[in-house]
Amino acid sequence: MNVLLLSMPDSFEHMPPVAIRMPNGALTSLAGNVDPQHRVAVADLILVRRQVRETVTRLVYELEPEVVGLSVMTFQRRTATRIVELVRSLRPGVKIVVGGYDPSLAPEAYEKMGVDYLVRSEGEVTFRELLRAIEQGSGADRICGLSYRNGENWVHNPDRSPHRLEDSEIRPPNRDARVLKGYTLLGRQVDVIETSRGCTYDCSFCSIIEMRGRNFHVYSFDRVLADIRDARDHGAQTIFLVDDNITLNVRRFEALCEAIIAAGLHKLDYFVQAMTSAIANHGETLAPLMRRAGFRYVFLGIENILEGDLEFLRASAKNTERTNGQNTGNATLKAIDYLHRNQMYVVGGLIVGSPGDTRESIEANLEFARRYVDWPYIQHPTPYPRTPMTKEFRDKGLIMNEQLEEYDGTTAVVSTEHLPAEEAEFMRWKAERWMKVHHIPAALRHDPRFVLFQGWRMLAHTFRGSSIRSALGLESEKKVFERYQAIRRAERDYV
Ligand code: B12
Ligand code: SF4
Repeated sequence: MNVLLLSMPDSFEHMPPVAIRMPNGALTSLAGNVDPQHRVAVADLILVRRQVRETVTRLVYELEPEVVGLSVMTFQRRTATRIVELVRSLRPGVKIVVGGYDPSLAPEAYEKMGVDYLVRSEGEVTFRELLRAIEQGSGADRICGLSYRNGENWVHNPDRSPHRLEDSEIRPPNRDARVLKGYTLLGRQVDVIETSRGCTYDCSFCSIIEMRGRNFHVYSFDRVLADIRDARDHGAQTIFLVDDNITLNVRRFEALCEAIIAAGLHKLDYFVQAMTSAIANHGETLAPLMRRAGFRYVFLGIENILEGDLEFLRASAKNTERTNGQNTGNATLKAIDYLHRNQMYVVGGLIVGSPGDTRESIEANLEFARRYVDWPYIQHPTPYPRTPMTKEFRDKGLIMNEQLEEYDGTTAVVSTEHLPAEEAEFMRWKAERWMKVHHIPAALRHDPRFVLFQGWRMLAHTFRGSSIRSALGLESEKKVFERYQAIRRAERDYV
């Protein structure tokens, strides 16, 4: 059968498509795990976000798919709805399947859309079995992890347990299935790699625990190294390790760095997400190894520098430093110090706008980011489906915006008990633009061609809404912010 897999074009403030266009790892993994007789095409619509309708139409006519699959995050739900309608109008008999975080955590929302199947949580084996059932015309009632339309009703089969990645049931991704080009991270071709799945923490804002429970499974190093080589052979110069929490097992992470070096794959640039506690408590050995293995940017889940906020976010444990077995406070500064001493850059993941936040507590976090992080990745708490935090915000009546397409992390959709949502967003937006400018010299040193030719476009993106009048101080920052918000609202109409 012909299968077309699509990821959504929606991007958000910290991922300006001029500089960052990342592949969706789920789709190539699905493509690598179907039976060999199927012809699968993967299209990441972020690569064509200004020609979504034309591209989907062209692909549907050219590939004549029997099955179309969509990977959807919550803030992309409206776009997904429109793409489902478009595909249905072009090819009425096609089977449409949705998967990813939003369909898994809010399946009821998809029952009203024109989709036929919904894959909950991990998809490789469920999707493989679904294609077999469609091809053979057999029933779908025995496929775990699948929901499907049966006349007017929806049937939800039992859950599928998380895959043990150790047993090779999940085959490597198929990057040859990609039919669009143009992936980039600051001018270098980027690809994504998984070395593990899952996490055993339970931060209240994170979707991962509802998605798959608290567990941790790992791929063998042989498989990981082969995957990195495959990404490199497909042109990647930068690799993003998308593991939910690779630093859960520090010894394994250190061994992985050693394996990357021994395999001669350390000339690539690596980007990874990490817990502050892991880096602070093991930085003496871990950080130099990471550097030697080619790690350049580390996204640190700092979340917040104030203990009260960390408690609300249930993120105290992963931000705690330990000395001789004793808790000795927040691990953030020590983690940042280890990374900086080893010439790595810190992408500072902070969350501002929790219920107890005041103007002062938000400002304290922004000031921290100004002083210590190299690239800010500051977000507002966002009530994604079924996270514990969502319930708390709802119970407190602090959710101010139910328009899911604005749930992109940098639009404040919740108020604090002391500050309106809009005010928290304004503070963050105003501060962050200038923090990003400070990283330009470092980016210039590493990627001079990209910065010289595209730097102005990045600046224009960062300062969207500004005008000559505002630069001369003749217009207030609030006015610029309003224009920025209007630009954001307009660009969300992808289809
Ligand atoms: C890597 C990653 C990114 C990367 C790359 C995204 C990309 N292009 O794929 C970057 C850094 C760009 C990113 C950004 C964002 N991300 Co992100 N990201 C992740 C992360 C860490 C891993 C996702 C991944 O690749 N996993 C590996 C693949 C193989 O697994 P998977 O995606 O789950 O796919 C499996 C199943 O879901 C299913 N499946 C998925 N799609 C489909 C489709 C079909 C048809 C089928 C059958 C099955 C299926 O099968 C797959 C294989 O088993 C997750 C999880 C986490 N711990 O934080 C968050 C996560 C997905 N991100 C999230 C969010 C909110 C965002 C942002 C909006 C803001 C932010 N927090 O940074 C931005 C917006 C991105 C944009 N488009 O502009 C949320 C989503 C929440 C939600 N309910 O929607 C998550 C869950 C994190 C969280 N806070 O909880 N992200
Ligand atoms: S440590 Fe990271 S992956 Fe784990 S629950 Fe917290 S935010 Fe999610």
